[in-house]
Amino acid sequence: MRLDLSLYLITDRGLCAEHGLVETVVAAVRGGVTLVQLRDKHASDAELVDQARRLKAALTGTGVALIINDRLEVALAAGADGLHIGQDDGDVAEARAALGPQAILGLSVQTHDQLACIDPSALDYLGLGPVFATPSKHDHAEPLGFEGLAALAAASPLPSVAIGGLKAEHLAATWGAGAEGLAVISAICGTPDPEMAARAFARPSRR
Ligand code: TZP
Ligand code: MG
Repeated sequence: MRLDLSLYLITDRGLCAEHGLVETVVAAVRGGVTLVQLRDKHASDAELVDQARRLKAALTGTGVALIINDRLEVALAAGADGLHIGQDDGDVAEARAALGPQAILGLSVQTHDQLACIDPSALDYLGLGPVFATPSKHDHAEPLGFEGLAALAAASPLPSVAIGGLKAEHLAATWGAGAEGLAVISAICGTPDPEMAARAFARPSRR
């Protein structure tokens, strides 16, 4: 499955509730989202597998990959296209071994020390952030700003996607910092019209 980090939608159970999870994602993909991550810290594995299967079915034919946050077993059971893990979410090598070589595997990185410890051969991309403080993640690390993002992106041996408080108005600064794309929750999920919200991120010269 194609890895296109341009506009990476991460779901939030509460924020997607207004339109429904699948409806929100489908609308956002119509609007230009290029990659989707199912993220829910509270759902049971069984609930998440069910949601992932429904999302996967809804994404069929779009070319947009479905990534699962944190839970390797869910990614495997649901036949998702990949997994995204944080620094404390388990071992990258183990995840790669379990997922196989074709799956997409991403890792969150907040610091240069963390970057120095990664094995790029086991990973496909890095999530760099948070760029800004955000209420969407309670325990987030110190915000990087665009300067910090640029420094990390420049040092990254892998394609990177920026995350944390990003809105459509930050598109140019994010590309300018060297990230391949923007990962967002609230800029799309928490809006009355997720399709229009995704369209606001379109940059014709890059699509
Ligand atoms: N990791 C770092 S910041 C963040 C995650 C999952 C939340 C991003 O959400 P938002 O609403 O786009 O700021
Ligand atoms: Mg995590």
